[in-house]
Amino acid sequence: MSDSLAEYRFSFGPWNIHEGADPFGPPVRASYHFDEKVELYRDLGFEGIQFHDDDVVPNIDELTHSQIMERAKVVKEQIDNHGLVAEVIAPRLWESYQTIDGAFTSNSEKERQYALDRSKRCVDIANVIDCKNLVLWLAREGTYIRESKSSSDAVGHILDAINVLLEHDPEIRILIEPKPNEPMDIAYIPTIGHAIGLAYTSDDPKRVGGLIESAHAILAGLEPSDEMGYALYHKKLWSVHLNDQNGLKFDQDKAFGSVNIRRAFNQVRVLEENGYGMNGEFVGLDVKVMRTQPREISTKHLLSSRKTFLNLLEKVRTLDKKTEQEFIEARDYEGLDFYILQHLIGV
Ligand code: XLS
Ligand code: MG
Repeated sequence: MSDSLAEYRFSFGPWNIHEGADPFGPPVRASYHFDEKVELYRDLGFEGIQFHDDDVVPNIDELTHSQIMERAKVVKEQIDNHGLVAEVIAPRLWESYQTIDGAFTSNSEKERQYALDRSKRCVDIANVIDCKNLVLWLAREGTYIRESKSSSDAVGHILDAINVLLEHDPEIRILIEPKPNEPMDIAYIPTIGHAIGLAYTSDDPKRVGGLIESAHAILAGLEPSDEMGYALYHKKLWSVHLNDQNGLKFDQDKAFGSVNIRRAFNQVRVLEENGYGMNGEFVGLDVKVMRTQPREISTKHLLSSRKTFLNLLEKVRTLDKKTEQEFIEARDYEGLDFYILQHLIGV
């Protein structure tokens, strides 16, 4: 338990402000241009911005390396002017035709090379925008049928990619963001346990850690706060995507706490009690606003998620630790359960 209190900083990616399209319907709101989104961050209470490579450099695959670097410099100046810090950047390895069979685990050597080259360019962009955290959400590393790939060779390909990136830049840190499915029916590296196992086998384990998303842990049938506790023990929880998820279905990216406030409370508690944020870590969100939300108020999910975190932080910090300890020593977990519930609903 850390004895000093963290001052939390918050971040989100520009894709969290969106037009409301879903797999069954077209956009319902006019877009906000990136330049407009950047204007919103500080007023919403956020100072960290999460990026994909092509959020910084649109149409990245069509540009030369020097054009990519030039565009990255423009964005770096833009975020500096708005008092924003680039928290993380992720190569978007799931939309290109060259990653339809996976990126690092594609059965095609040429496509694996594309994924490596794009990821290295992403590291170069990271350097320009002064970001040391490369997120790998291994979206398409998986199969539609088990027999189309070797699940053991796939681990080797992913590890090779991590080592290539560690070699490409001596300071970059790699944050693996595990997810058990979607878009693949079953994905490789589905949990933080798998990710940390990879970290220890990499060429530089101290530079490989994880980002945990609430919904991804839930989709794996796991408890987000316990997953965070596991990573915190290993000192490898370097970012989070807080949100919520209502059952085992598509990744909903619901506002933090909007389904299960007790589960959200325990995520805040485990972060607070383990000093998360004391080494510059951001409280990251990955949330989608409801399709029904009017454009002019289509950032409320960001405001509510951040405020819910702070409300629950107050609940964590005002929990009577002596009372909690008395219930634990008496092994009266029913009493403790009710005490927590009372505390959360404020009676
Ligand atoms: C999936 C990922 C994705 C980000 C990072 O949840 O977090 O939303 O784009 O690659
Ligand atoms: Mg995410």
